[in-house]
Parts: sequence; C-alpha cells; structure tokens
Amino acid sequence: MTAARNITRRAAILAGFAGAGALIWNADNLTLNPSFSRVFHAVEDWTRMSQRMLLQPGQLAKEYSVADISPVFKPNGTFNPGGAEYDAHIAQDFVNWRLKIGGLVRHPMSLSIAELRGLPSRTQITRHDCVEGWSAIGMWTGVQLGLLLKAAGLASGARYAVFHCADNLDGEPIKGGEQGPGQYYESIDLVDAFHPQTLIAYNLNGKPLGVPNGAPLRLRVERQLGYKQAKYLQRIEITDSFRNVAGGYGGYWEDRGYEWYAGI
Ligand SMILES: Nc1nc2c(c(=O)[nH]1)N[C@H]1C(S)=C(S)[C@@H](COP(=O)(O)O)O[C@H]1N2
Ligand SMILES: [Mo]
Repeated sequence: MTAARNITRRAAILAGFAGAGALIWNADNLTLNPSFSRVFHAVEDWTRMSQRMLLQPGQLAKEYSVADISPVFKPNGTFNPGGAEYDAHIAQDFVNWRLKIGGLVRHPMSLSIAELRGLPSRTQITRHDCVEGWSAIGMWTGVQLGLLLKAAGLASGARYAVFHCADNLDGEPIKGGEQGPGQYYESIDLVDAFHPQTLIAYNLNGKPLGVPNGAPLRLRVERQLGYKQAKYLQRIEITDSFRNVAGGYGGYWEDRGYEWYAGI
C-alpha cells in the first residue's frame, strides 16, 4: 500500500463519510494530480469544522423527507446554455468539464466531475424558492464548498466566492468560464461559502443533474432564494470584492436590481 493510500484511508475513516469507499478507490489517481490531493488532505480538518456547524441549532435550512420530493423540479432561467462548447460537453457526457477554483487562493485547482464525485459528499432534501412565486423540493448531492475552499486555501483579503456560469442570457455563451455581458454569475460571502449545506451539487434526486437544472454542476446555497443557485458552474473565483465583476452588484440578477443577500 502506497503512502498516499495510507493517508487517504486514514482521512476517509476519520471523515466517516458514506463516500469514503470512493475516496479510497481514487487514491492512486490522487498522487497524479496535486490539486486533487490537496482536496483530500483538507477532508479531515473540514469534517470536524463542518460537523460542529451542523450541530448549531437555527443555522440550517429545513431539510425534508424523501416523501416530500417534488415529482418534477421545474427548471427556470436558462434551460440549456447552447453554443458549440457546451454542446460538445453534452456529447462527451461532461467527462472533459473542469471546475476551476482561483483568485485569492493559495492553491488554484481544476477538478473533473469524476474527481468531485470521488470526494466525500453530502445529500440534502431542501425547498427551492424562486422570486417568481413557485417552489420545488429536491434531493441534492454534492461536495461541500467549504471542503474545496479549505483545500484551495484562502489567501489574505478573501471575502467572497464568485461563481461563473456557462450560459449567457443576452447572447452566445462566452468561452471557458470567462465573464462578460449577459453571462450568468453569482456571489456569496464566506459565511455562506463555508456553511455545511452549501454544495457544489452534481446529482438531483439521485441522478446526474440534467441539462435544464444545471448540468454538470450547480451551486446550492440553501438559506437564499432561487437566483443565487447558480447552474452550469465553470469557475469559482475568490475575491475581496465583487465591484469589479460584470455590473458590480454580485450577480446577473443583482446587476438588474435584485437584492444581493436573498435570504428566505
Ligand atoms: N446559470 C444560471 N443559473 C441560474 C439561472 C440561470 O438562468 N442561469 N436561473 C436562476 C433562477 S431565477 C432559479 S429560480 C434557479 C432555477 O433552477 P432550476 O432551473 O433547477 O429550477 O436557477 C437559478 N440559477
Ligand atoms: Mo428564480
């Protein structure tokens, strides 16, 4: 057994997550990708912090039971980002999709969907409330954003996580997760970023996220409204401010007059 395997096993056992098997199974790949091995070294530390937060009453969004899950999780906003780049990712089943984490971090990362699926996961059944007046209950599975940020290591001045998406509401998508006019984006502060229910979700109701609901990755930030739940995630940028991003108000809809903190 290699050293990497040993460490992985120990981290997985201490973590006590259901995903531990997958983590061990991935151990050989971890050594090949330094950004990924950082993620898993952060697991142990993060688990302790996250468990403590989960025990704090009043801090969590309500979680529902399987019987409450809506038969259809109504899609809204973009149903399909379109464009040659996203179409190619659909055709390849998102095997070449990467989630990039950069900005004010000590270790920028680029993770595949398979790598994210290999990490400890959280599953939660929550209610999504859209400002347009509808809601839906869904079961989300994904990686806690806090774990990824622990692995990336925040640099000094870090205050916000900005989420860059693959869709453009005003025209053709801009390539490679870059921001530009009409491109959907969102942002949250670090309190929400490290909240244990804040996930980079890849499954909805036990199945890979479909294109209408944000394939292959979307944000779940459960104490806020629907428009904060950014779909088609390509890049997370840690910043000291969002004033210089797009229109300067922290999100596509915020730039068009919505509240930045959309508490439920
Ligand atoms: N990238 C992206 N994310 C987005 C949107 C969008 O148009 N593009 N719409 C937002 C709004 S207003 C809502 S209510 C939810 C809808 O998520 P759903 O399509 O899974 O229902 O996604 C949010 N996230
Ligand atoms: Mo919405």
